[in-house]
Amino acid sequence: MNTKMRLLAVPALALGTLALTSTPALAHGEDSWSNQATLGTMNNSGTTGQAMVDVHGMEATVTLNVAGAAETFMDGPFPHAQHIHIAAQGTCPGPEADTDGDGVVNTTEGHPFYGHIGTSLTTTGDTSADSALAVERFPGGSSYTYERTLELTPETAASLKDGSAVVVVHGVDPTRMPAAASAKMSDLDPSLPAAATLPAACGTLVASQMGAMPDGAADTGVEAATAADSAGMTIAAAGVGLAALVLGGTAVAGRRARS
Ligand SMILES: [Cu+2]
Repeated sequence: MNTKMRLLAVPALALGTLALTSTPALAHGEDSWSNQATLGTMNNSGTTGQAMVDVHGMEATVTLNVAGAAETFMDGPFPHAQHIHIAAQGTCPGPEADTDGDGVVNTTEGHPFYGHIGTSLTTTGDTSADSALAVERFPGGSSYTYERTLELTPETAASLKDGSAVVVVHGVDPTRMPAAASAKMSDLDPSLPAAATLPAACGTLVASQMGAMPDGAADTGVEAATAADSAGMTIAAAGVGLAALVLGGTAVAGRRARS
């Protein structure tokens, strides 16, 4: 009974894997890869986070989890401008980047490290640098999850691939800033307070080994794709890996995944 049910389940599961895998893999042999970043606090903001970017050709699904961010701004949720910065050193600046000595590293002072905006991580509409400070189209509040599938520019795709893309989340509670710095206007937009655009968290998007597939099947699929560079091989390997998991139990599947 139990065995029969397992056997019956195999074709359906294998088909499911095939369908899931084939969407990106069959898209004209496009490049697919993933980047991940751990976002570290900048400017004493207390803000941290995680970012994941799954790239399929010129399309990317961006996921961000942010915590410890500034909560309110003029009685509403504090808007957090967030971008993928590109084409510089691919690093996050330390306190020594504060060239004007006001006790904070503003966005402009960080440009030599993380570069200029390649993609604005807005919630709707345009994602170009034109939307850098479209505050009504960014997430807000002290913690949030962001997910959006968007079109990459060739420049952003290139930086993601070579490891020089950096996620920067902006907007710091002014009470956490030195008084003189919090009294300034933004270096990016003189109509906004400095706190609204000050970098709060930053992380370099490094290549991820995980890919989009879950658990044991991921290693097999990713390695097959790299070695064979063939969509068919990837699908076959993922299907076999999952069948082995169902039929043979975790010992067989584990060996397969590591081989
Ligand atoms: Cu930015």
